[in-house]
Amino acid sequence: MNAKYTIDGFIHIHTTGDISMNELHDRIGGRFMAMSTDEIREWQSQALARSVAQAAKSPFYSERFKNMGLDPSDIKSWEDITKLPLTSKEDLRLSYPAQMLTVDQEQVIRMHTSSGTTGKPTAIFHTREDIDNWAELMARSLYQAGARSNDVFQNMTGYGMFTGGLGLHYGAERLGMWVIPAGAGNTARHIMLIRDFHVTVIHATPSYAMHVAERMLQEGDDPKSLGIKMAVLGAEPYTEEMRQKLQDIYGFKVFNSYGLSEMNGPGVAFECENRNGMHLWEDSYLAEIINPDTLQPAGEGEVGELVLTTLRRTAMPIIRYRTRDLTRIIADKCSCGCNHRRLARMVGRSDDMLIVRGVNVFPSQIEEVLMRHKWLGGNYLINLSTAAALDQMTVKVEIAKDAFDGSLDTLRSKRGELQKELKEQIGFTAQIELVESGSLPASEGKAKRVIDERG
Ligand code: DLL
Repeated sequence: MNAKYTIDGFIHIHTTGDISMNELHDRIGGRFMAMSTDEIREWQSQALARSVAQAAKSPFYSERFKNMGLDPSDIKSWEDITKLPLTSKEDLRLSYPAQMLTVDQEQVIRMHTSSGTTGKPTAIFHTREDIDNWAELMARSLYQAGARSNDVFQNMTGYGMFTGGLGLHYGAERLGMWVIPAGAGNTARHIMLIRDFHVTVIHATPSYAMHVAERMLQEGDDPKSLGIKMAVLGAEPYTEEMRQKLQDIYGFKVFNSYGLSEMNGPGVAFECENRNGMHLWEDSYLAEIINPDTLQPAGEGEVGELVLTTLRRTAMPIIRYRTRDLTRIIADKCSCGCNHRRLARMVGRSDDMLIVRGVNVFPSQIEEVLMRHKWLGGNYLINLSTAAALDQMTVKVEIAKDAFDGSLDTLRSKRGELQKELKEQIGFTAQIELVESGSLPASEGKAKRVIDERG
């Protein structure tokens, strides 16, 4: 053990070096990380059979399987996946509170609910082994991205029902990092803690990381001076351009992290050091990409809806869950050596697609254009309304701090250029409203980017 930091007389004894390589290997599920493609498929076949047999113990799936005449013992290989029924968000709602639970109540040690704010949430249950497996997935994700036990980790997302809190927390502790469970909000305290405790890794939503940076810039402070090495950002869609902007402002490396409450939460897919797609942990999740209209498998490498089946969850296995997230599978070998295939950055959710004057637009297409410009800040809002029976889109975007040189003419001309560029991207003209830095609503968690006021 070595004393690492002395802060106001408080000595933190850090345990770097205490963990043997073997122990680390176990903690992060090294045997799964190192699987070859054949081993992954072999494991998936066995794990799928186990998952389906386990699911059949729940009132929900036993009835569903019975209705379709499916005998769980018919599922012998991962290729049998298409014989199984899809599960929708609505199914989860109907099974509320516990129709998908497969174990006795005394075996459950935790539940989380999804982040929906209206109506009944969807509840997800975990046994001790489930929580352990999830922590392992998170620990290996962080390890693979380059985090180590001598890093100081600040978790800047909400705790409680939201899985980004406890999910990352357990994983970071399991890896042996020094964890600061700072939680959401209270930006000034976040900045103070990062500085005082020499935080090297942060976890936040991209919109909150941007908010913290802009708040510092407004106060004449430099986010680079925080010395953060890496940021794990996820829980909401963001573009490559947003990643770049954040990296430029902070001087850290951003790693994309994907997950959803129904599949535990974070730890489903995570970027490695190459940061070119997120390795999906295929020992724990069986992934399919389907065409959301026909529900048939999408062509190889094609964008479609991600459908996931849990392979290592006992309390509540979920079979073929329709995530609504649009992405594609990158099957090429990654030079990091990990054989778990990658998911490309999410395009958006099928239910987030906007139809404006008959044209399909994803908010991410608009973000892509906005984030290319250094003179614009990182916060924006898309407003949809109706005028003279026609859809109108107004994009409100903050100007970067100090980017306004006092000339309104220059600003007007920049706005005109931006409008043109946006039209090229989305195919119609949107109004652009430039607003002062810090004036749009800031998010502490998932940003709300669209306000649709059309009838
Ligand atoms: O957001 C779990 C999570 C926490 C993931 C922290 C990553 C980090 P939910 O609240 O259930 O769970 O929301 C899940 O958020 O279906 C996606 O639409 C979206 N999402 C999550 N991560 C990403 C990402 C957590 N990296 C929903 N890129 C998912 C794009 C994401 N969208």
